[in-house]
Amino acid sequence: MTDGIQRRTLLRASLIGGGMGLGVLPEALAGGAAVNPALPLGTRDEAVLEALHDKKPLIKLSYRPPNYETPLAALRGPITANDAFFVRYHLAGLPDKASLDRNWALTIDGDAAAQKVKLSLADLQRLPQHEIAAVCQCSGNRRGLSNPHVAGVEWGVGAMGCAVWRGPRLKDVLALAGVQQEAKEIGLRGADEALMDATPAFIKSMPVDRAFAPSTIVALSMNGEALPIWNGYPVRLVVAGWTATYWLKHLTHLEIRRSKVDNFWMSTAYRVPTGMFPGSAFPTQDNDKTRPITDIVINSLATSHLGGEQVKGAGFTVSGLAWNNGAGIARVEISTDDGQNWKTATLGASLGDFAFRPWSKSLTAPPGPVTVRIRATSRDGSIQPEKAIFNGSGYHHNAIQALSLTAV
Ligand SMILES: Nc1nc2c(c(=O)[nH]1)N[C@H]1C(S)=C(S)[C@@H](COP(=O)(O)O)O[C@H]1N2
Ligand SMILES: [Mo]
Repeated sequence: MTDGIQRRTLLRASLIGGGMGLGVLPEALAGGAAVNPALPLGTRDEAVLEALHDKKPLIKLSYRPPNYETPLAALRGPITANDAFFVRYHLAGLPDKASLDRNWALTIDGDAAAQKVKLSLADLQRLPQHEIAAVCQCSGNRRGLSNPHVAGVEWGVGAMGCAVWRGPRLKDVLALAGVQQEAKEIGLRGADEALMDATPAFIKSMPVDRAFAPSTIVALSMNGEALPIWNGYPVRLVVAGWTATYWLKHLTHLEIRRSKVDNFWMSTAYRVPTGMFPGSAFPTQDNDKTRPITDIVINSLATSHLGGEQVKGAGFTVSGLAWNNGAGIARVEISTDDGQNWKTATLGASLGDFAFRPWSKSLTAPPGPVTVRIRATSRDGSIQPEKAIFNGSGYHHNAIQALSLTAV
């Protein structure tokens, strides 16, 4: 996929050049304490809290490309703050803000486009704007908890966040070029680039029907502000309900295609065994053996406590979040007796079916260790499994959480 943009001019390799600047804060020294204790030892030892430019300290998993997860304390409400939102990149050549401000444009072309267009931010701002609260979750969130361990960024529980995204619908943006009947996929590309030629460009695609969904947005803002540079400034795709691999940041190119994108990121990576997980079809990419990961699976997380904390046995409240692919949360249940009995938690206000749903439960426990299990059920009936469903990429980890606390 090529486009009219001189990509090199957008790129400053700012992580090397220092354009985005890293400041290691004193918290780095205590970082280990905030890291999920269930992570493999090596990851725990290496992970530190570190602040990227314009970000609060996040849990650093790798620096180049930058992979930083959100600490639990920043996931206590249904909306994740922009400056605490996780950061995930595949490529180390990142665009800087000044060059994006000078050169950014969105090109739409392809063999099923009626015409080629090159759009400015103003063109996108003129279209009807829509707002959606939606969870952005990495396919590999919790990969570090996979048993046995698998290769990849060893994420804990914080490769996710929920924001209010605002911008035109992708459908309306594509209409500016004109989508021909033969269109099968929309190819997606952003302004970031590999620093080494051996790494394939991060080009993804999505099926035309999902591109036309009202919940698929070309986001120009996040929680009422411009997108942080780390989260896709000036424009990112929001495919509400699908895992974040489709949520292209620094979006520069949409290719309306009659044929599928066949590259490493579509044909090898980001695929799951066919039949293993529920999820929307991707007709041009699905086959008998494997298929692209699509829908977020039902999941929940206690955000009030880290494992190992002490609580007052006479009365304590565990609270957190539940989320899925937009089917909506039917209920969240809590067990303190190894899953024999489940009590219903109280759900908080809904910000929409694609958003984090808050829940809370008041509990008591006799002095000593207490394991609090949390399980969410979707309105479509799907429920979290006891054990994560093992797959070689460590995707879709949604096992029932067992939070170990000590009642005093
Ligand atoms: N341009 C670009 N967009 C991208 C990626 C990327 O590497 N480059 N990674 C995707 C993946 S796999 C994830 S999990 C999300 C992460 O979004 P965030 O960094 O805003 O949290 O961005 C998606 N969009
Ligand atoms: Mo991801």
